[in-house]
Amino acid sequence: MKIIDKIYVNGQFTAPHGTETQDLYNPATGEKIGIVHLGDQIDTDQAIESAKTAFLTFSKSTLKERGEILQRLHDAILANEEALNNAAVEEYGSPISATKGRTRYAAQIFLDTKAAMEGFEFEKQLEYATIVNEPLGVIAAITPWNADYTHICGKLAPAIAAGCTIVIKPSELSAIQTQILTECFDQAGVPNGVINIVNGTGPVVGAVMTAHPDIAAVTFTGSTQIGRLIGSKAAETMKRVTLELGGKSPNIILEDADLQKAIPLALAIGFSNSGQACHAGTRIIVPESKLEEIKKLIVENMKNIKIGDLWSAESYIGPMVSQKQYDTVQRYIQSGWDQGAEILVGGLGHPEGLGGFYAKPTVFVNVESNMIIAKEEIFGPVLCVITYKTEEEAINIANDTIYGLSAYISSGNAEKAKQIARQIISGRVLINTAVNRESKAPFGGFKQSGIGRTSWAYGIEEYVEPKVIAL
Ligand code: TXE
Repeated sequence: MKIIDKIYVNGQFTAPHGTETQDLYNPATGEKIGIVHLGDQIDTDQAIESAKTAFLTFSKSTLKERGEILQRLHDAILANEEALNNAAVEEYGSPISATKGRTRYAAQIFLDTKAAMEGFEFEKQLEYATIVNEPLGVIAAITPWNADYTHICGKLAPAIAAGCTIVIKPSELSAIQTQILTECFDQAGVPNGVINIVNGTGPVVGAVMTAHPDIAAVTFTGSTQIGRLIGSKAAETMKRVTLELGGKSPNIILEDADLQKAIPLALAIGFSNSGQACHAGTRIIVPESKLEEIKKLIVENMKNIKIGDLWSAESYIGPMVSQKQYDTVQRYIQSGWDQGAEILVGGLGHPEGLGGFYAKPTVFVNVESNMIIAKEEIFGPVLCVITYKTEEEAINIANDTIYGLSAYISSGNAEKAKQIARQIISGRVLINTAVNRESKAPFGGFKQSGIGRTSWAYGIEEYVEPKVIAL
C-alpha cells in the first residue's frame, strides 16, 4: 500500500495542512493500492507564495542557468525511468510498451524545450525601441490522469525556459506517478520554490489556483467542461489561459487508400492509450462503396489488437483508469445501441477473462453524425464508423463537431490528402500516420478543443509578456 502524504512546497516535502484523503486503485484489478493525502486552500496559498518569492530571483536567471536545469530535469527522469514506468502501469493501467515510450517522451520534452529556448527571441532591437519578452510570473498548471507526467513536463519545461515559477496540481488519480516525478524534480537541484506540487481536488486546490490574484496564467489539460469553468474564472483577474481540452477526432479513409494499411492504422489511432487520449481518432469516416470490405478488415485486424497483460510488450489496450471512467464507457456503448448503431465488435461488459476496469474495445457501424457516440468525447475504446458518398461530404462530416484537436487522413495520394487537410478545422492533420514526428510543431486545438499551443517555442510564448522600452 502506497501512502502519498507529502506535497512539495518551496523545495521541501511537507505534510499537507488538508485532512482529506482519497483512495488509489489498480485499474487492472480494481484493488486498492494506496491513499493520497489532499492539500487544501492553505497549502495552495503557501505554494503560490513560495512560487511568487522564487520568481523574484528566478525571473532574472540566465539562459545558461535555465538550460542546465532543463538538462538536469531530463537526466533525472531517465535516472528514474523504471520506477516511473512501473507506477504508470500499476496506477494508470497503461501497457508497458506505451508507458516506456511516454516516459522517454517526458524526458525528451526538456531537451526539446532547451533547444527551443536557445533559439527563442527573448529580446528584439527595433529602430527606436527594444522589445523584451519578459517572464509572465507564477504559472498554475492543472493536469489530468491520462499520461499525467507528460502533461506535467509539457507545462513545466516551457515555464522554466521562460523564467517563470510554477504551482502544479496533478490529477488526484495519478498521485503515485507524480510522487516519483516530484522526486526527480527534487533531485535535479531546481532552486527552491521554482516548482511546487500540491495534490488535491479540482474544486479545492484547482479552484484556488484559478482565482488567485498572484497567478499570472493557468495552463490546463482536461475536459472541455472544466476548461470553460477555468477560462471564465481566470478572466476575472485577467489571467492568461492555455487550455488543451477534448477531441472527437475524425479519420478520413479516402477511396484511394490502401485498406490493408489504413484499417490497422485506424484501429491503432482510435485505440491509442486505450482510447483515453484527446487525439484518438474515434470517428472513422469511410467511403460507402467500401463499407463491407472495411467491416471485414476491422474484424480481422481486431485479432491483432492485444488487450490484457499490461507487462506484455504486445499489449496495446489496458483498462480504463477508474470505475467512473469504466461506467462512462458502458453508458456510451448503451447509448449507441439505443440510438440504432450496430456493434461490429465489442459491446457491454468486461472482455473475456478480464476484470478490474477493463472495457471491451468496441467498434460501431451504421453510425450517424448526430448520434451521441459520434458527437461526445467518450475517452474509452469505442470507435464509430461513418460512411460518406463524396469527398465533400467526408470533409463536412469531419468538421461536424464542436472539437478541432486532431484529424487523420489515409490516402494513396499525399498531395490530394494535403489539400483535404487544409479544409479540416483542426490543430493538426496527420496523413498516413498515427504520430507526428516533428518536434518543432505546436500542439493545441481549434474550436472547443482549446486555446493556445504547447510544444517547442509555441509553449514558451504562452509564458512571456512583451515589454517595449523606447527612447
Ligand atoms: O477530467 P476533468 P476528468 C475528458 C474526457 C474524460 C472527461 C472527464 O472526456 O472522460 O474529461 O475526465 C481538475 N477547477 N478529458 O474528470 O474533470 C481535476 O482535478 C480547477 C480530456 O478526469 O476535466 C484534474 O486535475 N481544476 C482530457 C483536471 O482538472 C479542476 C484529459 C482534469 O479534470 C476543477 C482528461 C475545477 N473546478 C479528461 N475540476 C484531454 N484533453 O486529454 C476539476 N479540475
